[in-house]
Formats: sequence, C-alpha cells, structure tokens
Amino acid sequence: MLTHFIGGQPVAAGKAFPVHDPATGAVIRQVHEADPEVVDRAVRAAREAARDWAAMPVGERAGWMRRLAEGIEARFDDLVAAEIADTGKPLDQTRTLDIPRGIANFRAFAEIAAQRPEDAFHLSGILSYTIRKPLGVVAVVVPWNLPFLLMTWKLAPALVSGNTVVVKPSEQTPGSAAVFAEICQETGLPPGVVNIIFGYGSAGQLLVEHPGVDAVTFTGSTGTGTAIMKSVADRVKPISFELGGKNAGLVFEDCDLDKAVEGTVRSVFTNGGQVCLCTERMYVHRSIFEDFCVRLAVRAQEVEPQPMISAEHREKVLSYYALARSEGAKVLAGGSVPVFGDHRDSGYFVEPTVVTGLSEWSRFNREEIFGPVCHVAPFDSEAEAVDLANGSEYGLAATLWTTNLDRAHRVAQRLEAGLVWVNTWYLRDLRTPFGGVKLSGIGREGGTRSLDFYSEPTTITIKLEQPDA
Ligand code: 6OD
Repeated sequence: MLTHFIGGQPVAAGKAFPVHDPATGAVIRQVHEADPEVVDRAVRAAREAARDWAAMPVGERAGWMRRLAEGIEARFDDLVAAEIADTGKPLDQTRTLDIPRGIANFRAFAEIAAQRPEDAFHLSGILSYTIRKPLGVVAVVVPWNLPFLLMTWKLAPALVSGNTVVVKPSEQTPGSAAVFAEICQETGLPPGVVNIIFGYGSAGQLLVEHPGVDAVTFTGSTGTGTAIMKSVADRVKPISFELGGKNAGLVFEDCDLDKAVEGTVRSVFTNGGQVCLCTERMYVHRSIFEDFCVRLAVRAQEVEPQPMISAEHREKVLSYYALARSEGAKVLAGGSVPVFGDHRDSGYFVEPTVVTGLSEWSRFNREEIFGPVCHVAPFDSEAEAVDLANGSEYGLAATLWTTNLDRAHRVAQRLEAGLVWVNTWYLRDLRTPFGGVKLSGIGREGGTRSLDFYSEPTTITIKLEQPDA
C-alpha cells in the first residue's frame, strides 16, 4: 500500500483507493487517499522546514539537487518499472525520455540557479539592487501523462529557489512519486522539504486552497486550471499553469516529405497522443495533400497502439472517433479498438487514427481530444495556413515543416503559440521559456523563468550622499 510522505516519513493515513494498469485493466496497487487532516499535516511539515531551507545558500541547495539527480540514477530501474506499471508507456520511451528528464531537470536547475546573477541599477546618487526570496510553500499538482518528467520539472526549480513543496501526483500515477519519496529519504534531504500526498482531485483542491500554501504550479486540463485559479483568487496566490492544447502542424510544399511524415507520426502518436504538445490538427499544402495523407495513413497503421490512461479516458477518445464519423469525416486509418487476442484486450487501447474532411468549426477540430489522433486538411497559401493554425482557442505548440528558411521564420513568428518547432517536434533546451498562450496556460517555466516564478524580488534602494564640493 503506498503511503504519503510527510516530514521525511511515510504516513499511512486515509482510506485506500486502487490504481489500475492501463495495459491490462488489472488493479496493481492500493494507495492511501489524503483527507483534510493529511493535507494539513503535509502543509505544516512544509512550513516548518521552510525557514531553514530558505536560509541555506543557493549553492548548497544546488548541491542537494545534484544529490537528488544521483539518487534518481541509483533507482533508475525502479522508477522505470513504477512509471510503466501506472501508465503502460513503452519501455524505450520511459528509459530515454521520462526518467532521464528527471535527472536532467535537477542538474539543469542546479546550474542555472547557482550561476544566476542578481540585478543592480545605478543612477547618480541612487543605488538599487534586487534580492530574490522564495515564495514559501508551493503546491505542485502533477498530471498523469508524464508523471515523473513533469513532477521533477516543477520540483527542481521550486526547491533550488528555496521553497518547500507539497506534491499531489495524479491518482492514476502515484508510483514514481512514491519511489521519489524513498530517494529523498535515501539522500538525507532535510525532512519536510519535499512532502508527497496521494489522492483524487478533491485532495488537490484541499491542498491548493490551504492557507499555508503560498503558490500553485499545475500542468493539466484547462478545466482544472481555471477551477484552481478561481479557488485561489481570493488569496492572490501566484499560479503557473500549463494547460490544454489543440496543436497545429503545417506542412509546406517545399518540405522534406519523408521527414514531415515521420515527424508527424511522432507528434501525433507519441505517448498515445497523451502529451499536451501533441498535434491534433494537420494542415498540408494542397499540392502534396493526397500524398501526405496516404503516407501518414500507412505509417499510422504501423504504429504500436498504446493504452489510454484509464477506461474513462478511452471512452472519451472513442467518443471523438464516433463524433468524427457523425460529423462526416473520412477515416484514413484506425478509428476503433485494436484486438490483440491476449491480456491486452482488457486494457485501455485505442487505434492510432487519422481522419479528414471535417470543417474547422466541427467539435472534433476545436476540442482537445488527448489521444492518438489527428485531422488532416489542405491549404492553398501561406497566409491561409497561418490563419487555420491560429483559429483555435488554444495556443500551446505548433510545428512546421519547410526547407525555406525565410518562410520558417516568417510563419513561426506569426503563429499564436508559446512554442513553435521547425522541422522537429518536442526538442527541448531546458533554459528556454516553456508554456502556452490563450487557453493553453498562464506564465512560463523553464530556465530563469522558472526561478522568477518560484521567487519574488525585493528591491533595495540606497541614497548615496554626495560629498560637499
Ligand atoms: O518538457 C517539458 O518540460 C514539459 N513541460 C512538457 C509538458 C508536457 C505536457 O504534457
């Protein structure tokens, strides 16, 4: 039974809830669910640890981040196993992306924080400088799609900036966070600096609303994000949200078509389409539209299906497959549930799917699906392609495929998205600002932007007396 981790100790409190393996549907673990008392205990533990942690020189905190990275390396296989059990992810992805990014997150923010200069401003007779102070206790609310990657993406900058944290992983994916709690103990991290509580959205709600929590960072759906925003508005808590997307991919007639097709296979089907950065709307120049569709459909049928995170989420994705048909789409690949003839048939798989023929105003083309599926539509001009891509309430990521350098810059600069990838997808430099516009989020994390969010400046101004002439 997984227990909470509070004040450096496992805490077995609250009733049990089950976690299912999405690849088989079987119950794989029971987990304690945080009730109001557990949430309060975790926040108090974080508050008690906050003063000493904040007072520690940043170089020492950076040292702790490096030790946590080493701790992750030492427990690499356990983290891989926990993440796969909860999510049904492919082994290769988990070994090359999810867990290594945890290590990279701690190492990167250790370096960025330790080397960051502070600001000083000099006017005649006035010297001002700023110091940055941690916010206090940060609630870190983590989604189920990239549980370890996203937890550490938020933890590392929050901790190195001098905050203590209470983490609430998704109820569907608590496993890697539970291993991380053991890593915190094994490395001897001061008790209360990291606290982890398990439970459903109701536990997350209690956490973010707790008066002892000073700031909230969240990645997940726009619906949950706006609910959190409203519930913390009265206390004016700082928030940083990376929310939903309906990301566009643009394929120009001058692209390298092989690369564009393979890149689109990655951007649509990685993690079963369950990454906020995945592409759900493809726009292709009319002169190569038919060719692109045929190739993408062939490749989609070769992609190994991945399970959706839950039976409920599979129903949601399948309801969009049905919606596409009822809205008049032509299905080019997939569109239903794969049959394996083995234990996976009780898991939550759906087929990688490509459809075409829907209007821009169809619900299918407007709402985030979060599954392995895209719609493909033709365009005739660069201006039309940009308008189509921007015609969404969301604005997280966009991808464009062209060999024309001028066009690449011109189009990238006109796209309404926080992130634009050219001839690639989900290529990361952890120092860059990361986040979305419109309904896709508020604030940016990444590099010094993360350190800015997890701290607040105090400006100190001194009047310099001039000696009498
Ligand atoms: O790679 C990252 O740093 C990041 N924040 C990815 C977010 C993915 C959302 O599903």
